Formats: sequence, structure tokens, C-alpha cells
Amino acid sequence: MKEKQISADFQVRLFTHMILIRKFEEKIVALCREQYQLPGMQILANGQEAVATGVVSALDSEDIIVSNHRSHGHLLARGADLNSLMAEIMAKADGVNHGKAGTLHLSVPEINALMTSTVVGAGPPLAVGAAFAQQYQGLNGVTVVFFGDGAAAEGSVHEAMNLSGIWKLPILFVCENNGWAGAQRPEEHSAVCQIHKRAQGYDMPGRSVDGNDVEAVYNLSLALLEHCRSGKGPAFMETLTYRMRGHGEHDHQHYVNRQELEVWALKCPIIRYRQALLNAGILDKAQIQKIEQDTEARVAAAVAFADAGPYPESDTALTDVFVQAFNN
Ligand SMILES: Cc1ncc(C[n+]2csc(CCOP(=O)(O)OP(=O)(O)O)c2C)c(N)n1
Ligand SMILES: [Mg+2]
Repeated sequence: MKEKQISADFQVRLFTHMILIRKFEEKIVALCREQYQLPGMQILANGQEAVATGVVSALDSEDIIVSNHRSHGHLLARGADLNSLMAEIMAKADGVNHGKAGTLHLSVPEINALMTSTVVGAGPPLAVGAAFAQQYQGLNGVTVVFFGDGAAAEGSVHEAMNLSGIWKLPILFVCENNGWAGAQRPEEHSAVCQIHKRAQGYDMPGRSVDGNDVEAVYNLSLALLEHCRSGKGPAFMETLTYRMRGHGEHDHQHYVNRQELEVWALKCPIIRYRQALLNAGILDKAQIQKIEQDTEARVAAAVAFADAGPYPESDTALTDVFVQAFNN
């Protein structure tokens, strides 16, 4: 649960969430190298753990998240069940979507994770719909939509920002500017590289933050969510971070400058926070090691669970595909 003043316990939770995301995805990297373990493309957020953790830790339970192709961190921070998330990534029947979504089109309603989509720019218009429902039904919730710097150049994102500005919808737009859209730099796809500046054009506050500083992300999220919750309409947060791996696990980053990678490796959100917690005496090295080992054990258990489960039967191919939304 969120806290206005960050306590030591809360700091340990933020750290533990980031470790979980990192270890979960490191396991996916390992599984990618074992034939037949993972179908499809694996798109990971190594280096971006502070964004998912900082934003999601500032949410209330009724808030909704909408995510993109780089979604595991958002879902894990929100409390997705490790076993069924891993099973879904392995396309197993015990997965959150019974093996029909895979890693790229997940939906986890029990944690209010409406959907993730690999269609770049698809999330924001759907978030407009979710936030419109929240407003129309007089609910307190806010919809948070995560998307990348590349997606920010899509027309659908501009339209979503415009409509939510007109209707004063409770949406927090979270642009994870990780320096890359596939193999393109922001300068190649964006006329204005400080993406948060676009917020002004849609009558909403726009701020940027060090996306590798989990507490800074958390504090700015709290402030902007408060704005959205109070009926003043949407807000926009640009988190400045870096994509440490290739676009997906198939991409060996031959186009990336090695020195740039080294510079960003030193800014790793986990290394930085680990050092801050050690310096403040909140955790010692043995406690950190225990968190890491416990997390590795949880991830290993999730892999074992997923591995043991069956693939979906072919006669279930058309079940759970459409939702019966109305009774008439
Ligand atoms: C509409 C659409 N166009 C192109 C693609 C191919 N594609 C997948 S991810 C991606 C880059 C997205 O970059 P960004 O929004 O910055 O997110 P990041 O991958 O950096 O997290 C592209 C071009 C797609 N999936 N959907
Ligand atoms: Mg990007």
C-alpha cells in the first residue's frame, strides 16, 4: 500500500519489487537460450525497473493499468501471480490467459491490469475508454497508461491526450523514454525530444523525472495521481531511463554505442538504490543477499510450476476469447 512519507519498510518493499522484476526477467533471458522453452518474442525491461516499481507503488487498488509490449515489470509490481504469469509466458493452460496471450497481449483483471499490447500506441486510446468509464460511473480510480518514446510519436497517442484533455479524464500518461524505439533514437522519430513538453498542447501538466531513481518516480507519481484524482483531468510523466538490452532477445544491439551502455550501466536503478539503502543503514549486505536468494527461489518455483503444466487443448481455442459484456 502506498505511503505519503516513505518509511524504511516501504523502501525495502520498493527494493524487493525491483529485484523481483530483474530476477524474473533474467530467468526469461536464460529460458530464451533453451530450445522449446519460450514461444514468441521476449521483450524485457532490464534497467527500467524503477519506473514500473515507482509508478505502480503509488497506485490505489481501484486504479487501472494499461501497458505495452514491455510489460512484465508493470504487472509484477502490481502483484501479478508469478506462477500464472510465467505459465502464460510459456503459453501454458495454467497461464493468466490460459496460454492464449503469451507475453505480448496479457490481461490480468484481478490486479486491474486491463491489457498489454504490442501494437505501438494502442494503449492510450484504450486507456481513454477506461478512464471515461471511471469518470462516468463516478469512481475514484485513475487509469495509468505506460508507453514508450516511440509510441509517443503515434497519432493515436496524440488523439488520446487531446480527448482526455477535453473531457478532463483521470488518466496518468507515463512515457518511458528509454532512448530507443527499436533501433531508432528519439531525434529520428520525434520533433520534440523532451516529450513531456507536449502535455502543454493538451492542457495537462507534464513533468519529467529521473526514471532510474525509484523514489523520485514514486513521489512524482503520487503528486500527478493526486491531480488526476481530484477531477482536474489528465497528467503526463516522462521517465528518463535506458533500454539496457536489445529491443527483444533476438536483437544483439549491434547499433548501440558500447560506451553509452557502460555509462547507463552505472546508473542502474537497482545498483543505485542498493547503495542508498546500504549507506542509510536500512539494509546490510546479508539482508540484501537474502532478498535476492528468496526472490530467485520464488522465480524458480514459478518456472517449475509453468514447466509442469499442460499446453491448452486445441478444442479450447475459441473459449475465453470474447467477453460477454452485456446480458441482453
Ligand atoms: C503500430 C506498430 N508499429 C510498429 C510496430 C513495431 N514495433 C514494435 S515495438 C517498436 C518500438 C517501440 O518503441 P517505444 O515506443 O519507444 O517502446 P520501447 O520498445 O522502447 O519500450 C516498434 C516500432 C508495432 N508493434 N506496432
Ligand atoms: Mg523506447
